[in-house]
Amino acid sequence: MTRVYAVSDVHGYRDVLVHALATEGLTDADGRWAGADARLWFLGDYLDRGPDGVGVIDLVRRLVDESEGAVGALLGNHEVLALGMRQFGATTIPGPGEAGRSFARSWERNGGLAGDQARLTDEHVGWLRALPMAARDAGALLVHSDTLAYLEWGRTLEDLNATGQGLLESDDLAVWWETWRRLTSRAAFRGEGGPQAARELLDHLGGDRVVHGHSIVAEMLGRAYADVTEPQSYADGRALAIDGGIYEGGPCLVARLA
Ligand SMILES: [Mn+2]
Repeated sequence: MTRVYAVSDVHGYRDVLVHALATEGLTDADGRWAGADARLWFLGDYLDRGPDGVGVIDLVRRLVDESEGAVGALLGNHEVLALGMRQFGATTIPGPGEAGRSFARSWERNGGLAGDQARLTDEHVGWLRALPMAARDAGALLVHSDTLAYLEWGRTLEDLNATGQGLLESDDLAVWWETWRRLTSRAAFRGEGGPQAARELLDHLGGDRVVHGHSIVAEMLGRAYADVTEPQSYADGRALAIDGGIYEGGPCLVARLA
């Protein structure tokens, strides 16, 4: 049976990622793809917070190329934040209720790093802008965020990704800000209505369960970061949270989905 894995929210911790992938046999000691017929998905949030976000992006790009289609990568809210910072800086967001808000302010408050901004090339930007919002593999619906906001962009996986491609080609600050806002929302699959919400997303986009990053497992469980050793299945098994909270000292979870 083909092994399928997912990793999310690496947030600049390239060395932690390299070690985690090598431990699972997906890369060799030099960080080269060694996964044979396995598949691996990255669920976004490559940069900000940690020391080497652009190094993570370069590693993921190389693995996508080396694996010839066995490695895929999705867009996270921090990619929108970093690219929004690059494109719009401190320009204030138009509209009522947005007073004083800007990508620069949110970037500063959410772990943005000047070093990442300085090292991002036009080639990086082009690659990041083209990342899809969601994918399906091994019965999993793979997304970055635990939110139903994806359905506001498309009611099928194909429509969602088609809409997503256009968003970051826009010169419109309001479009970018709304993309950031939606992708930063969370916790849709928690609590009493969680299973129904997960089912709604799956009904439209396909798959048996939602696999997501973005919300840290330890914070969802009220446990210490270092005590988390595996992804969390919840919402009657309709959701799997895989963000181990690397930047808080938690593990880089390499979630095996099949
Ligand atoms: Mn996130």
